[in-house]
Amino acid sequence: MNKRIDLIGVQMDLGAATRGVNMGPAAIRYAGVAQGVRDLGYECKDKGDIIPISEGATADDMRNYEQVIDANTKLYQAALASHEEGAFPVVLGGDHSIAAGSIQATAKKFGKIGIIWIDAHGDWNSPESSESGNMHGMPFSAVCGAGPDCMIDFGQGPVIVDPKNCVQIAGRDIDREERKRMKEYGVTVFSIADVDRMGMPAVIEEAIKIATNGTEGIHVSFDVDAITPESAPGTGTRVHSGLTLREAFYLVEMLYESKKVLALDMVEVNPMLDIRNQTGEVASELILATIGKTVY
Ligand SMILES: [Mn+2]
Repeated sequence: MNKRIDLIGVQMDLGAATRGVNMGPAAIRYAGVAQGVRDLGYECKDKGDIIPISEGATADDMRNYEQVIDANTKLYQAALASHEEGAFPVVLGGDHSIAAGSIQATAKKFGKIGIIWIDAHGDWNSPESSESGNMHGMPFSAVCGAGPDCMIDFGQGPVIVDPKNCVQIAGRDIDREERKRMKEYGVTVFSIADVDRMGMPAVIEEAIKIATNGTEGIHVSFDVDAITPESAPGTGTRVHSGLTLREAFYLVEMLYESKKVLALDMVEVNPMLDIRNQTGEVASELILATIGKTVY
């Protein structure tokens, strides 16, 4: 693992319907993530927060797209700079639309990569298939080249990730059209029912195989709504019957053991909906487990 961990906050909530997730980075920092990183023996550089432009163009099928693209452009540049300096970027969200810029940076640096996307939702909508027009439901589709293309085009020459190296884990609220698209493009989905049936050890073993098959490593994008709402209440799109905390921790512990993780997003922490920063603390601890914190 890299010796230096970079924290990059993104105060973005314009990709979501519910406001307030822009304060997520502060909640995760308040939970002590930087000190936790240092306690593991890394150098920790906090690059502060990216703030989107205050006003921008919008559309019914891509709400607040100009601000979403602006924040993604800035994040792409910041994360790529971290990669170039040999650091491991941890992106603190913010809504999930920011995974577009974050993943573009990882793909630009490493070329062929896999993605493990942990989420209650597919985030595989296009502007045409989306029922809400909320862009936090589109980044996984965008980075796989299935649109919206504007989400990954920052003038850098976008690098498309092969859906065959992409895995969704803990899905349980995936739209009908979205399912069709994920199947058509060949994304592997381990839904929450698959987690029940197979158990997390088998799921994560398979997921790592798929994401590392012929790639340089894995970009991990973790939406806290993957976790069951009783354990992670502070998020805008809660869906019942999610991952237990131990399933979530085991997952990231195994990712660390794989030594194949190239970058991490921890997103959708909404302090306005949280209970005494419970979800901010879970997010902080999940970040630490992904970079090597163990229970024993
Ligand atoms: Mn998501």
